[in-house]
Amino acid sequence: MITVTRPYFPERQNFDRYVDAIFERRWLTNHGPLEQELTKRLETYLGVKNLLLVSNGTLALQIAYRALGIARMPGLYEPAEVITTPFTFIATASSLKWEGMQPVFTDIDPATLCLDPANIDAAITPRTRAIAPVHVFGNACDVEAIDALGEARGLKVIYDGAHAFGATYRGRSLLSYGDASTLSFHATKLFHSIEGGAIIFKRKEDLERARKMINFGITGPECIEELGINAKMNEFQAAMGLCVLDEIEVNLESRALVWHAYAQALRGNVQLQTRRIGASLNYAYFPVILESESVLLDVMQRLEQEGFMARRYFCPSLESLAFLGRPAAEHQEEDFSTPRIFHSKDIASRILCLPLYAGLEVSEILAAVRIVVDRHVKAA
Ligand code: T4K
Repeated sequence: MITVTRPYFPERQNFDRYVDAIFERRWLTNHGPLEQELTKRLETYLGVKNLLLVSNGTLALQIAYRALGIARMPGLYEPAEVITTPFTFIATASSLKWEGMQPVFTDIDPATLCLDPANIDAAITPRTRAIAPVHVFGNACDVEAIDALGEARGLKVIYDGAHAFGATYRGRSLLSYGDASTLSFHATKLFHSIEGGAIIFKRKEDLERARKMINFGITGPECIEELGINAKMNEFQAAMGLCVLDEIEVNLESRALVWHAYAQALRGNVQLQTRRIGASLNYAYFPVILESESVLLDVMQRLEQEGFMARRYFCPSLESLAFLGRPAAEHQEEDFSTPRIFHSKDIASRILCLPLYAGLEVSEILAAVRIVVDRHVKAA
């Protein structure tokens, strides 16, 4: 079966060398030398400052929200609200809810699939503390408009950049926008450390606060300065990250071949995500938007018969999940978030991510391309 993705496995000997060094040093976690080396190398590779490694991309979001102080609502009983996109992986919104905040969903741009800044202003209330957009499938959000809005309305901006490893916008790292950006280094991502993640802060003081938070708030042998949690990256994760980073160009080249083969064969035949002008390609995903959900189900079934496991990233549209909903008392009021979601619901019902990973051969995806094109021709 050709699955939607497959983790990148680096040269075994390289990994073994890092593991041997871990055994010699007998240092496994808690800000070890490999974690420090990976931090420096990622800052250089990504062209960013103030990068903090953490144990996964979900904790990266939680720590970023905490370090920026958006969960605290002094003097107010109701939870802080954060405006976010319903078209994303569950972790973007569940991490807000988990931290006691209320995600408020506003609709996406149906072409770029990212949060549409035109919808944000109307959703701002006295309880709104932040905006949490997602660079979905590695495409750049309208960072200029969103950052300007955040500044004008006194809101923090945290970009979920889980898919945006290495992405740039107008020649600058996409991860350098906002008050913070987060990354996921899960095994299924183009860059991974088995599990892992990172936060890139705009300000050094936020990085320092977060650094304490990920180690229980401990700052010395007998000093616990503030409330914290355990979100540290361990040495085995860092070792995998270093090895995957050593081979990142090979990985990207291989993905690029498949990505461009899909694009060439499918452009004009099926709707594709519109990349924002000025945004680089990082070959993280290859989504196709089909005519309807019934066409999608048919395509998925035929793909499966031919040995392809495509995935419905991201379905369902998150505003439909009751457990993410507004507090009960507020349901009595006019619900001003749900009815506004149209594009996310529509796109979520008919978008499919095709298999894409390093090592997949262009010849292997031809049958998948044929199925998608064939179904399109029939529908036309
Ligand atoms: N924000 C956004 C926007 C995200 O997309 C994510 C994660 C996060 C935040 C949170 O970051 P983390 O806390 O996860 O670091 C996967 C990933 O688990 C998840 O990291 C990712 N987004 C999401 C989009 O996809 P699933 O449920 O699709 O994973 P799974 O296990 O079905 O794997 C997909 C395919 O990969 C399988 O069909 C087979 C292949 N696979 C997978 C694994 C784990 C392998 O061949 N080997 C493996 O070891 O969620």
